[in-house]
Amino acid sequence: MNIGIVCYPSIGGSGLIATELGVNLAKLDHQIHFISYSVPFKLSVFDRNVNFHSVDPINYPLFNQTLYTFSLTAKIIDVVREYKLDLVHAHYSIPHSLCAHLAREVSGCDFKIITTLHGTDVTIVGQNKPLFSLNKYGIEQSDMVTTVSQFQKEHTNRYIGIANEIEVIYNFVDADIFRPVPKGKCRESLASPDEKIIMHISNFRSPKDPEGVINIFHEVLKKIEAKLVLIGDGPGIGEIKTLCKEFKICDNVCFLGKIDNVENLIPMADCILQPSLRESFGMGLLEAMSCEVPTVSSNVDGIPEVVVDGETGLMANPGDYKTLSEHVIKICSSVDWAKKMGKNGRRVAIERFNKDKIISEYLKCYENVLS
Ligand code: GMT
Repeated sequence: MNIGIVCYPSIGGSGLIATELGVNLAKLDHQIHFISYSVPFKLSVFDRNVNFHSVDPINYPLFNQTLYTFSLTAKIIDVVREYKLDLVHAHYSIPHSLCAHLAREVSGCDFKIITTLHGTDVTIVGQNKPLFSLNKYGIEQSDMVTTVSQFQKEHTNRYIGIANEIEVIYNFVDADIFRPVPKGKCRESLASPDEKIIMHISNFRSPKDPEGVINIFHEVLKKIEAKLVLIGDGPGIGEIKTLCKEFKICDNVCFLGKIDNVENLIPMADCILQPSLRESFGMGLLEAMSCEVPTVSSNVDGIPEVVVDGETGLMANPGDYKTLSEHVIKICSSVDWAKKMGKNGRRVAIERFNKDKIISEYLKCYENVLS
């Protein structure tokens, strides 16, 4: 198949899944065309079936914005015409699926459109009144719609009320890359041997509850010695720094910024903390499970489909900082139990979310749509 993949290139679960999917389909001898405004952060291998097409910004003084969506649409038109794509897989309904629809209309080419809903395109952006009808159109006009959790499917049906069937295809993890490794020098550089490492990975936007992370850690520090390792960057970092000063815990918090290869750091953690207020799936939790690291998270949206409460991690209601901090303390104070949870996590990750199983589900979808 000749497959176009439209995704955000920046660090994040949707870009990661889109890239891994494309790279693995290329290994199965499909021609893959990534269309994005820069090389996706996880796209390091350009084998003979992997192509990248850059979306060039349209800058003209009259336009006070860069017109990303039109640049993307124009690029999709070029690529479908030149490479005779069979299908375009858009990761996110708004704006990527809509651009694919416009490209199909304008190009007159007969390619299929698969849209994967990753979360905020429905839960946040798509609820925005002026965008609602556009979002609904993008989803309903797709030849196939997939989403990453049962929660997300039900939420889309309930709040967008779409006519077509949505297929749930869970996100996946490469268990050879996300694996437990001995905690050596890398751990020593993050914390002293008597300190536990609590890790949080996110884009520090409000759905991740960055303030919650610090509030929870502040409570944890009252009971155990620990370091909070923060990976990623985003708008909430400023507020976190302010809170760290207020709580006088700056020395216990490490800001590592954006890191591409988190698989080297996750295994150093004693616990991954994810108190999200919204989370269609929670890739960071799955990656932690695959590395045998127990998780403490909220039980919001799609998270309970990934984490098995009491078996691979502990959950509490979003915003319940007291219970979430007690969970962290419990995991950090019971080494054997935490180890068992970690092992359970890897087993679940491999059984339910393994790369080959999920990629073959996508492949089946593509074949159905084309047949
Ligand atoms: O969480 C974000 O803000 C980033 C976003 C993304 O583009 O990666 O994450 C969404 O898609 C991921 C991959 O499917 C999911 O694992 C995240 O749960 C989802 N985020 C939200 O629903 C808030």
